[in-house]
Amino acid sequence: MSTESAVLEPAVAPRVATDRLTQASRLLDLPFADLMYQAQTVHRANFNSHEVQLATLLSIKTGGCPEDCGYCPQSVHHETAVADEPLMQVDEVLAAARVAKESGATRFCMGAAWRGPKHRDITRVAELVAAVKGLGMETCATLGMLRDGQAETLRAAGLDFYNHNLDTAPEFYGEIISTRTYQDRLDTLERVRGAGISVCCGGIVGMGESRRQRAGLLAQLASLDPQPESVPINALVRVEGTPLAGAQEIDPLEFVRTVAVARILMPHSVVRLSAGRSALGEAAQALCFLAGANSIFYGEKLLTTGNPEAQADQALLARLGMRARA
Ligand code: SAM
Ligand code: DTB
Ligand code: SF4
Repeated sequence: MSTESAVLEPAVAPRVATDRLTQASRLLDLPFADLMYQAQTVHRANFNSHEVQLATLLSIKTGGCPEDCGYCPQSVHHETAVADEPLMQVDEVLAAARVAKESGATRFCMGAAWRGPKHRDITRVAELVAAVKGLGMETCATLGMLRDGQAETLRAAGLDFYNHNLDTAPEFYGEIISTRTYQDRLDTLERVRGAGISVCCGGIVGMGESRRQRAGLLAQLASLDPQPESVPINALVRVEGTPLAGAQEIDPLEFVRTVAVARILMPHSVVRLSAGRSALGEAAQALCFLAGANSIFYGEKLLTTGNPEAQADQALLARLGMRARA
């Protein structure tokens, strides 16, 4: 979070077409009912509005990350309760994936607290991917920045999706992270695409950004070409010891608006209602589904923080007359 990066970032930040940004901004500013109506219309034209995809997360390598992301409990720059642990073994990961599959998840996403994987890490993660793929689940990994050839190795092992978020608008990015640039992220996304892996790319809201900056994030995501297959929209989980622990909680209706605009701007993408569901409450989550969210992280843990119990989610979906996508 150096001031140098905060000053440099806007100058090097990629520009999206002004009309995209204007469109995102105007949508976010609509009267709530008009925005929801548009989002529902787009959603129903492209998806079965009763179905939700369930993806389970596992932190395969927790803590000790050299990056300084201001929101993250796994950074060595912040004093949090998260300890540095080694990469998990294949049998442990397989056991967790089996439980996720039995509970109804169709995608298993493995996260590692790395700046990026080293050569030997990729070899080991490739084994994990192949093992999970062998269970018949969709595989996803989020391992940080990738270098030449690494995405190809993961693809060959059976990786279906790679999650790498833009996190926020280019104009706000320097306030949150100094150890990697926006362009670094776009470069990794290019490598993922180039290897034939589907892209999972979204961001976090509730970090103190303005509505205009939320529009900036959405415009960047929608400008990726092709658009990401999955778009996780996270509400900041405020973790003690991180610089953003004291951030003001986002207005739940503003979060719903963000989801709705993601749905409208990326009509064919699966929009995931991601971190922050526990704090959001069930009524706001129901509005997010109305706004076009059609995926959730499922299981009582995200990476290091809590998530609603699987049974509570099943009950919520039943109350809403929705069902898990097979
Ligand atoms: N280390 C890798 C990286 O950052 O690319 C992969 C794991 S990282 C934890 C994956 C994503 O989780 C981040 O890009 C961020 O969007 C999200 N995330 C991390 N901490 C969060 C928090 N406290 N609240 C909401 N989202 C968070
Ligand atoms: C994403 O966009 N959100 C997930 C997943 N991709 C890897 C991570 C959320 C992490 C929340 C904080 C934690 O549990 O450590
Ligand atoms: Fe490291 Fe990822 Fe956390 Fe940033 S978000 S500190 S890169 S684990």
